[in-house]
Parts: sequence; C-alpha cells; structure tokens
Amino acid sequence: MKRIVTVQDISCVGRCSLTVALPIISAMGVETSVLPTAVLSGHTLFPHPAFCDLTGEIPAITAHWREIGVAFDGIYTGYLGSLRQLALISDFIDEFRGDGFVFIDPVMGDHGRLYSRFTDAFVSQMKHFCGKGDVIVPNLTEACLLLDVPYPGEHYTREQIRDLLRGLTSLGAKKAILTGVSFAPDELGAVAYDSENGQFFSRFGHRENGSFHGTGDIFASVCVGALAGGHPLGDAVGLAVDFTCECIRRTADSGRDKAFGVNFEAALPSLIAAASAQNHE
Ligand code: PXL
Repeated sequence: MKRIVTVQDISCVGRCSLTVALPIISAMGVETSVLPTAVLSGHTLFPHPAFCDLTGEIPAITAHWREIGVAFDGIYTGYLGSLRQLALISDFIDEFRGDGFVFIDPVMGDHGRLYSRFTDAFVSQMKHFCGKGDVIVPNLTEACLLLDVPYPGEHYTREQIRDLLRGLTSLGAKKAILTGVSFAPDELGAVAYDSENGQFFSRFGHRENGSFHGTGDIFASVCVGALAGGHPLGDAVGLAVDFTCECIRRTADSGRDKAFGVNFEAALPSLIAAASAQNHE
C-alpha cells in the first residue's frame, strides 16, 4: 500500500483541508499520514475563527520522523498558515520527497480575492514554493495571482486557459491542473497540462448555482489518491471532476447550509467503485 503525507490545517468545523483529505485519500486505499499546519475552530470564510498556528511544532515532528526513518510515496500540501511555514515545508519536501511525487495546492484565494490572513508576500513566496512540485493544482484565482495577471472573472477563452497552464508549468512543476474552469453556464470542471508531452486533458460536469466551499480540497484529494494509486493524470482529473460534481449535486439537492462544505460522505462508495474500476496497481 502506498503512503502519502498531507500537509494542511485542521478546520474543526466546515468540511475542508484535513477533514476531507484524510477520509477521501484513505477511502481510495492509500495510507494517509498528516502534518497539521494549524488548528482553526472553522475555516476562514466563517467570521473570526480561533487560530492556533502549529509552525513551532513542525521541527519536532519532522525530527521524530527522521529518527524513525519514515518514508512517503507522495507529499500533498494544502493550506499553509504563514511565511515561516512555507520555508519549513519547503525544507521538509527537500528532505522527505525521495522518489515520491510532490503535489501542491497553492491555497490562497477564490473568486478573484485572497482569503483572509494571506498577503502579497505570501503570494510571492508561493511562486517559488510551486517550483518544488511535480503537480500544482490552483484554481483560476490562484493561477492569476501566481502569474501576476488580472483575474478574468467568468469570461475567458480556451486559449487563455491553455496559456495560463503553460505559464503555471514555467514556475517549475511539470504538470498543472486548473480547477473551477467553465466555458458554458451549465458546466464546471478542470483542465490539466503535462508539459513533458504537451498534452492537455479536460473534464466537465454539471454546474449547480452558487459557490461550494471546500470543493478545491475535495478535488485535490481525489487527484492525490488517484495518482498514488497509479492512475495517469487524465484519469485522475476525470475521477476528481466527477466526484466533486457529485458531492456538489448532493449538497445542492439537500438544501443544507453550504458553509459546512459539501456532502462527500454519501458519495464515497461511488468514488471507491470508480477508482477501483480503473485501478492501475
Ligand atoms: O478550502 C481551503 C481552505 C483550507 N483551510 C482553511 C481555509 C480554506 C479556505 O477558506 O480557510 C483554514
């Protein structure tokens, strides 16, 4: 069984980051270790969450891992809480990447705006950090921040998306996946680019009205589970778009409070079936 480590926060309420990565990647048959970056009472779209920064704990955790000789087949980073944390996790990647893959979700913002707590200095350091990745998975907002180009809103062409993806791989990672892409009002999906062979992949599903929090983390977690399980990039993106859209549809149908994230739990059996139907291991 493959073992990955995911580096992101615990948001105690409001499904996102570790509370979705851990169940999803585990359900896909991949041992999932965690390096928590912070504990928040809830994600930062709730007003005034309590925030406990765990940056100071990271050196002791990694020292212990060094002592016991733990190794990972993949490293998946998500929400990182501070500039110092970016530097520490960058060193962590250098030390622990081995022959494994490095998957970076440069979590910083959405809908054209930075999340609270993030600064321009964090954005510029994240550009360098992305160079450590084999795969990076920004949404459109994060891609524009990383490339210093204006956020295009809802209207853009296929060629603009391809240019963004080429630009993203020029930051250093050979593969990039852009999430939250839509070329028609009733569709939503992702486009991926592999700069090693010049191939693009895209997958779209049905778009529900409104915005659904935590779906970037759901998407990224499925990609990580699929890549660790030996699926090629295009299959990983297909599984991730289909699953994310199913979670969104279930949540929209239920009419429940979207602040608490999407209903991924009920969709897990279909993910397990889809992932094992195409299992490459
Ligand atoms: O879903 C990304 C995310 C992760 N962690 C925290 C967040 C957010 C987005 O707002 O606030 C704490």
